[in-house]
Amino acid sequence: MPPVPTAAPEPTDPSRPGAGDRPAGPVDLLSPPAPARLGDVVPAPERVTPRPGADFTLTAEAVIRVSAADAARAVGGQLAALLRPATGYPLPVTDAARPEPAGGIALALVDAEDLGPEGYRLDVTPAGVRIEAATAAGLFHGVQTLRQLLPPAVESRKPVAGHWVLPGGSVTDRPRFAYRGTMLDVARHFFGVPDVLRVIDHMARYKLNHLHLHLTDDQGWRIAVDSWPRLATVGGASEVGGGPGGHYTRDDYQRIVAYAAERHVTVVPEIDLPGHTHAALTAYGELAPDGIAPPPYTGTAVGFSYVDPTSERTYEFVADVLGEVAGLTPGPWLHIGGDEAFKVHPEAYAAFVERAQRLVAGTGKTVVGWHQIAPAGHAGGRVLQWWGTDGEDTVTADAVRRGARLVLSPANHAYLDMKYAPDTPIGHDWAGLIDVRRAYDWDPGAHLAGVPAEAVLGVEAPLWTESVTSLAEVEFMLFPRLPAIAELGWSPRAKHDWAGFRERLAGHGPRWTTAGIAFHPSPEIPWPAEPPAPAGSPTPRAAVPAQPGSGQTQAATPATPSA
Ligand code: TNX
Repeated sequence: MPPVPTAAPEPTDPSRPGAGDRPAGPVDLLSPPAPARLGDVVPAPERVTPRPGADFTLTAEAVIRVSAADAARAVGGQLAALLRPATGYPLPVTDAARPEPAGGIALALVDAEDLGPEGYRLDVTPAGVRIEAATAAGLFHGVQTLRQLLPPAVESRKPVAGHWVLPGGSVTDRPRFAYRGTMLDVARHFFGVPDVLRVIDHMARYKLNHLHLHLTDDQGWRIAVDSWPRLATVGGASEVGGGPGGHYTRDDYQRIVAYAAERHVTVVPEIDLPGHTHAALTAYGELAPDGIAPPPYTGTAVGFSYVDPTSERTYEFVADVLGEVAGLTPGPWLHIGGDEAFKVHPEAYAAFVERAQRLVAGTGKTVVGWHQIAPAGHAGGRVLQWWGTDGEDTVTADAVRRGARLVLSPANHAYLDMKYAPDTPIGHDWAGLIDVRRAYDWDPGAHLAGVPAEAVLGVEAPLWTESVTSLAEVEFMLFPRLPAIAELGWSPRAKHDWAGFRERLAGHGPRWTTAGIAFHPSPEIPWPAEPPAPAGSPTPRAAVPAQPGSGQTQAATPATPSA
C-alpha cells in the first residue's frame, strides 16, 4: 500500500500549481469572516428559515445523542470525529430512544417520507442542534451542513481556542438528483489509495454520492484481476510521461469501496472497452487485432487502440474482468466506457457493446457507458454519460426514448481537466476554458434537447489526468469547480443563482485553507481577504498556512483522510 501523504507534493516545475510567485489578490484566507449564516451552505439547501437570536454555542460539556440504531451511531461517531480535533471537546456519543439536543447535538432517525432517502431536517435553537432524517445518508448530509455552519476553524486538525457558534433557524433539504458524481482518471496518472480516500472526503463535504473510477486506459490498467494477472502487473507498470504507474490490489479497491460506503458514496468502476485498451494489449497480445503485444504507451493521444471484436478470446476476457470487478463492487453500476473506439467499424462496435451489456446484466449490475454507446440496442435500465459540448444529439435522445437514462457531464461545463483561464498551468482547452461561472451556469434538467428532466439521473464532474500528476493538482482542478457541480446536482433549480453562489462559496476558501486543501483562488469569487476577526471568534492557531512562496494554489499539508 502506498504511504499516507504527509505533505502536498512539491511541484518541481515552477509553472505548475503549488509553485511560483504568489499573485496579487486574496491574502490571508485563514481569517474567518463574520460567523456563518444559515443560508451560506453549499450546495444551497431546499428551504432555509433563519431565526435571529436563536444561535447555539457548542461547549466542552456537549454530548452527541443519537437514535439507538447502528446507522445513527455510525454518523454520530463521524460527527464527533469531525468536531473533536479543532474543538478539543470530548463529545461523547450516546444513544437514546428519542434523542434530544439537551445542550448538545441530537441525530434522530425518524419516519419522514417527505425527506426521501437522502434528505434531512436541521434545527438550531439555543438548546442545541437537532438533525433528523429517515436514513443514515440523510443524517450524514445533515452533518455536512452542520459542519459548514460552524466557523472555518472547525477544519483545523489541532485544537483551536474557539467560540463555536451556530446560527439559529432551520433547514429542510433533499437532493434534486439521485446521482451526483465525480470521476477520477487513475489510468493516465495513477493515484494511490490515500489520495482517493481524500477525494472521497472532498465529495462528502458537498453531498456528492458517486465516485466513478476510470480504472483502465491506454496508459495503464489499475485494478488487479486474478484471472488475468498481467493486466495489472504489466499493464499497470507505467503512466503518462513514463512514471512507474501502479495498480490497486483487490484489498486496496475494497478499502476504497468501504471508505466510500461509510460516507454514503457509491463507487462506479469503469473498464473502458473496446477502445482505450492499449495497456491491456501490452499484457496480453492475444487480445490485439494483430495478436502482438505492443510496448507501453506513455503519450496522450486517444482513439488508436482496441481489443479484437471478432475474437471469442476477447469476450472471455471481458466476461472475466467484468465478473471480477462486479464481485468486488457492492454498488449497482458497472461502467463499460465505450468512448472513442475510432478504429472499430460501427457495426462491429454496436455488436461488441450489446454483448458487453449482456455480460454486465449477467453480473447483476446495471450498465453505464459514455454516450457513444447510444446506438447499441437498449439494455434494462442502462445509463448513458453525456460528455458532448452542444446540447443536441439525436442519437442520444433516441436512446433515451428507448429507455436509457442520462448522467450529464457536458465537457464544456463539467470537465474539470479543462483550464480555468488561458494561463492555468495545467489542463486542456479542447472543450473551452471553464471558469467557476461556466461550471455553474447550466441546467442539467434541460441541457440536452429531447431529453426530459425525468430521464436525467444526475450530474458528474470528470477529472481526466493526462496533465494532473499529484494530489495538490487534483485539488487545484476540483476546487472551486466541484462545489459548483455539486450544487447543480443537489439544489432545486429555483435556488440556482450565480450571484448568490459566488458569495456563499467565498466563505469556503478559509475552510479549504484550514483543511490544507489546494485550490484555485479564482478571481470571480469574492474571497474574504482581511482579518477583522470579531472579538471572541476562533483564533486559527493551528491552521495550516499556505506554502511559503506558493503560487495560485493555496497548497498546504493535506491531512490524512478522516477516520
Ligand atoms: C476525452 S470524453 C476522453 C478522454 C480524455 C479527455 C481529455 C471521453 C469519454 N474521453 O479519454 O482523457 O477527453 O479531456
